[in-house]
Amino acid sequence: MDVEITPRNLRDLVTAFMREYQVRPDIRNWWRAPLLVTARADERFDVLPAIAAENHLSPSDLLPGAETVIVFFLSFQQSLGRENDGGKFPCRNWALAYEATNELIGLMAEQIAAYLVERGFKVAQTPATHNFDPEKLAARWSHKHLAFVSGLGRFGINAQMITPAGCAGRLGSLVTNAVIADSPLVEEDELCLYKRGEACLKCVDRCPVQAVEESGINRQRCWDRLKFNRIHLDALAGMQDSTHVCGKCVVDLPCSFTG
Ligand code: B12
Ligand code: SF4
Ligand code: SF4
Repeated sequence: MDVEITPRNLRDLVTAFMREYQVRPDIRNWWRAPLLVTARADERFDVLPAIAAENHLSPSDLLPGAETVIVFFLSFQQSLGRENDGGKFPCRNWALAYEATNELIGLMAEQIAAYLVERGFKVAQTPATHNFDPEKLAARWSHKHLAFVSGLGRFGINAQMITPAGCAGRLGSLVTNAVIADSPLVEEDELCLYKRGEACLKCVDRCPVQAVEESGINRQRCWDRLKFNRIHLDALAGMQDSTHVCGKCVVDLPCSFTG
């Protein structure tokens, strides 16, 4: 295949797509500018079973002949974060933004896929969420671990991917057989203040059920809270059954919104 695709091509594509999407009259705009990285699907991804689920897929499991992993981050607007700051339960807009962002992640991935397929390449993708093992609470394709390996961000104590725009947002990823150069946005070892040796741990204080600990996340405790919220909160009435939200550990923090 002699068509050359550059990281810049894909960044321009998602930026233009987002700009048009944000001003659609039928859409509420929850987002800031998207971030995107590309990484050659090489031996760096062999680490995934060791750092995520032990049965995590490799890029070539998802797409035989995979050459490149593409990961993007849709960062929320700060006003949405402020709205979800208070109290122990999520606000309705946090839940609406969750649903809308999952849809947007699918649309953005389709847009990237269409661009590549039109140029003769193959693409594979997975959904934004709810593709996880309900016992282990881990997915076989974890966008945040792919984001880590690809240089889109680093893990915070809150177990979230902190990108150059912060951690309050959502991730999507794809695999293609197009050869696209590496384009990391983060080269530093850590972005989390505490992991860099500074005082912080604000995310630990924020979790209403003590699921965030200095030593790591208690996934089951968080999941129980998300399910409780979905069943019991009036603020989530009428929303999709899969709208499992809280997000107190990603707002009102020094790492929530940066860049
Ligand atoms: C399963 C899942 C959950 C589970 C488990 C949470 C978790 N921490 O993974 C539950 C249901 C509890 C959950 C809750 C939430 N989720 Co969730 N969830 C997922 C899902 C489907 C898979 C994640 C996964 O596989 N985790 C596996 C385990 C292993 O991850 P982990 O324990 O956090 O990983 C730790 C280890 O890897 C450890 N580690 C150990 N050794 C080593 C070595 C090295 C070198 C490294 C780097 C790390 C490492 O460090 C990591 C961080 O602590 C993804 C969607 C997807 N398919 O990717 C969304 C996803 C992770 N969730 C997301 C969000 C936003 C949430 C919530 C805020 C809910 C909400 N929207 O209100 C909360 C936040 C909870 C939290 N603080 O982590 C976002 C994260 C965005 C971001 N900035 O990172 C994702 C990516 C969805 C999306 N498409 O954007 N979620
Ligand atoms: S709140 Fe502080 S300790 Fe927690 S993830 Fe963010 S920077 Fe790290
Ligand atoms: S989403 Fe809520 S319950 Fe889960 S870890 Fe974050 S603050 Fe705690």
